[in-house]
Amino acid sequence: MAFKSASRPNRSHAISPACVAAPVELKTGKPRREEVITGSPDNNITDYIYEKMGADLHRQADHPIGIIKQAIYDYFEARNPGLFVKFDDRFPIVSTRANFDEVLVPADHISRSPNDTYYVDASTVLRCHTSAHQAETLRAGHAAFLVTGDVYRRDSIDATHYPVFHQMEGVRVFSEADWTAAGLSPTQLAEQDLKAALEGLAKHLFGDVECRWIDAYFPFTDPSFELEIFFKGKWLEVLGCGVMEQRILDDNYKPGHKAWAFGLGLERLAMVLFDVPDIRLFWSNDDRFLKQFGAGDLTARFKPYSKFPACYKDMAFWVSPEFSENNLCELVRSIGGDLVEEVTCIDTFTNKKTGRTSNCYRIVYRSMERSLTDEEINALQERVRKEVAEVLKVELR
Ligand code: FA5
Ligand code: MG
Repeated sequence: MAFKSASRPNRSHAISPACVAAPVELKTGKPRREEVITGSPDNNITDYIYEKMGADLHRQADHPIGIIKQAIYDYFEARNPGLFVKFDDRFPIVSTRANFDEVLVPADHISRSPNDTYYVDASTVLRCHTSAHQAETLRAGHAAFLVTGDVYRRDSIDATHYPVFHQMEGVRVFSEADWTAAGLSPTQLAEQDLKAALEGLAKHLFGDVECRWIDAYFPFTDPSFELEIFFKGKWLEVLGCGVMEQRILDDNYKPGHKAWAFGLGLERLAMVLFDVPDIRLFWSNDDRFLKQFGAGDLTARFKPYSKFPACYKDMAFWVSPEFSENNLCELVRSIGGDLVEEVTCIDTFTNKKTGRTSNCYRIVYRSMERSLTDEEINALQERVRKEVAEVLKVELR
């Protein structure tokens, strides 16, 4: 698994850790199935998720995710020639230490729960963000870097959320000479450069699109922000960022520095740039989708080949203490795969006498590629109902 610095022998002639680049896990490629679905009691990874691993959409020059990655590389290269070192093949299985502890995620933070994160075993996860590589890359001595990779989350299901997506992490470290020259405080310099860099990126990718900054919270940055873009009538969150928590720099780089960091959602940016209406399309093998894009071409706009009809199925049940919406989504996804477009709670009420709560969920089924038959959908929905009752221990109404 990812690096385990605690197990390194502590020899008496060891020099100060600040001067030593810690070993970085250089394992790459598609994980083997038994590395992912391990049989550990903490393992909560389905075959559906395993099948998505190793696709490396971000490393395909003519896939929209690869095209957007390259466009961001080009932008940063033009802004700061030669500055950013790039990584895009870091292994997606990381320690909880790298994914959470090293970026100061508190022990009781919700993102650690198996309801939100895919656990390989108790101390190993599928990275839920590329921030999992911040500390190790700083320890390797890099002061400016971009790390791109596939990330995994148990999450809701709709047109802009998918359990596997791609992020690009950016980090830039400043030293005293930088803030002195700028006549700013270290934090001011980091915040100004961060916002200028990301506003410039938005302009480079989209021209004059409507953007806004939102104050945010991340355990690893302070202050923290999110950038939203107005897309298809709604504000769409495309990235999180901020001034890196000082402890991360002090522990993994060198004291006396300041840094910014960001994490971009590549699908979200590609949806805006190429006008892609549904995040599932990025996983399509259909030439009618793939052939619309070419390496280096930022002008392509997705032309729907046809919008196939949606089929709506409602399901009401009395919830149990075990019930969670992410568990429901995970189960529906593992049965319906990419035919599931959206899962939404459309009604909820609590019976005053019994105190029991009933939820009604609507599942929208639609294929991006063809018309579905009633028989097919009914069969899927029957399996969903059966497994929801059995696995989630809810009482169907
Ligand atoms: C993070 O993941 C932070 N690690 C980002 C960060 C890095 C902040 C460095 C500060 C410093 P967040 O959970 O908001 O933050 O996700 C970042 C982006 O990933 C979102 O803005 C969105 O664009 C994208 N994203 C999040 N969840 C999904 C999903 N289920 N499907 C597709 N894209 C998603
Ligand atoms: Mg967010």
